Amino acid sequence: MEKLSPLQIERLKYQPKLPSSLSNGINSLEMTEGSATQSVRDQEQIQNLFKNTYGKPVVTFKTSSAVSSSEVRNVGVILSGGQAPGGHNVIAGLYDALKSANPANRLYGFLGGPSGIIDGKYVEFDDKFIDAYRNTGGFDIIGSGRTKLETEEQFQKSLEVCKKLNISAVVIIGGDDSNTNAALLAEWFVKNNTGIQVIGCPKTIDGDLKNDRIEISFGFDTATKTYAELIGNIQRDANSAKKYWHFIKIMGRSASHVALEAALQTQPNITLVSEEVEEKKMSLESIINYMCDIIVRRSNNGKNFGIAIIPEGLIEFIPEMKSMISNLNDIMASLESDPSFMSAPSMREKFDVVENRLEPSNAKVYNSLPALIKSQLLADRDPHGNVQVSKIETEKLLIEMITTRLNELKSLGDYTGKFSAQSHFFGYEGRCAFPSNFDADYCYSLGYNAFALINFGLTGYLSSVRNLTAPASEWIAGGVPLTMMMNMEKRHGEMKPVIQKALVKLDGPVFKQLEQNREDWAMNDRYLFPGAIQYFGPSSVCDLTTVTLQLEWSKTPANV
Ligand code: FBP
Repeated sequence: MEKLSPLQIERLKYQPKLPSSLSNGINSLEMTEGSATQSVRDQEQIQNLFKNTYGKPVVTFKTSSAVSSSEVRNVGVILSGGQAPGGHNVIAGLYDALKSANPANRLYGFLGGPSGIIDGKYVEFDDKFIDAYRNTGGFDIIGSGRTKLETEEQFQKSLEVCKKLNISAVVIIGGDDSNTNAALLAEWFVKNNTGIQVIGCPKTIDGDLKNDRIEISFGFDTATKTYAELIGNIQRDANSAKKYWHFIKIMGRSASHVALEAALQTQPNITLVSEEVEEKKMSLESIINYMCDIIVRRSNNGKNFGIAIIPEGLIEFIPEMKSMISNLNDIMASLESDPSFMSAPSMREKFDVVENRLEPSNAKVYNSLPALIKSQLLADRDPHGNVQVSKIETEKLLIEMITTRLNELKSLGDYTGKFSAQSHFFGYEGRCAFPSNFDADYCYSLGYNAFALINFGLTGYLSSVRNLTAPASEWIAGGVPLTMMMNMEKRHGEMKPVIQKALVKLDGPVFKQLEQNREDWAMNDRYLFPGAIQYFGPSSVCDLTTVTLQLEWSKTPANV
């Protein structure tokens, strides 16, 4: 028998909480429909592209005294995109709901992400299989992948596989790009009268799949708590040794929600927020000056140490970089299929090709970067056309530029301190942690609720569980049409319908909390030490949600 750690053994026994509306079971539910919806932007284009699934109402579930029976259904589930803590519980919740509705129902898991449904690679779940993964982190139950589902051929193949397994609904657990896949597949299945439904579940540690109907994506809670633990530990080390500046890049591809949340939990000396950099049109030079100012002032107070938090996506928000990267993305869309470029013998030659093709102002910016960053910017785009920012070492770029600037200040007699920096990148450390109690409960509820949406015959919906700052019993279960969250954006050089990413709002309470405190945190060490996630013990520690959720939602649960 496989050996398990003591925590593994105890976590397998944890019974996730459900909203009370779902706790009487799938066959005792009533659905309420809101009014027709619209996409967030580009309504005409989105409606045109989603003729069959556009404009559906938001729905909410409540318990019903009438008990209905449910027809036999086979469902397929896909884990898509980056790992996020709690994915296994979404599948467990879906499985339990499906079996409680009718024990003859079957759940299939497609292997390795969306490619599993195209290639017909799958497993069938049973109790023993599911029980081994309850409340565990990771996506290893069936694996994940980033294949973009968008071509007629892929849809046809998915249909054949679903027909073979008699699958009448597919659940896609993913972020904004993966749920865009879900919306496209849902529309295609309806257009072609297949009778197959598609439901999405909001996953991503990045926390950027949210809106006024989706309070947070799952995984954000556990990942930010994991990073906050690590930052707290480093703060203790910095405060003990008093000799290093720690530059910590925090994962979160585009939006800065993860970095901001981790900062609010730990109160470091510097926190950069990409959205602010963009809004204030801060150049790379002005960011360096801002950071150097704090480093010099702390040094004048005898503190040659500190903590700086850098969001992973920063580079794409610095105006001159944004323009250069967008130009570069268009160029790379053609160069990635150019064998002479791909097999160029040296990076130097690749740099030359790229510099010649970039517009002159962008070429100048590209050329000003260290070779390491230049080559990292040429790394493969992901299947959705995004630069893989996790591979760009922004923290090292900043350290290099700050060192140069501090040396200049030294030569002018404006700085007498010592600057010694350590770089860190916290990303993969947090994506597969054991889900916190919040994520374990939230994910289980999302999966359970996904089957309720299926049972009511809906398609093109995202599973939604709201009122999350209240106890789980008071959470509100329902569904939001995927098209409601969509707009048109440029991908791989072409305009495409995509789910809009939620960025940090500079006039929102979360950023304001940082803004009001950052000068104090910069100079006076107000470090907080959150410690490791607690799974057992007082509810004040174990069931704590994030600062973001508290500030954004504690007084205003989403309206139905
Ligand atoms: P999702 O949007 O798919 O959830 O992925 C998020 C993420 O963890 C980002 O924070 C990060 O930039 C990226 O995935 C890393 O991707 P990969 O796992 O392919 O290295």
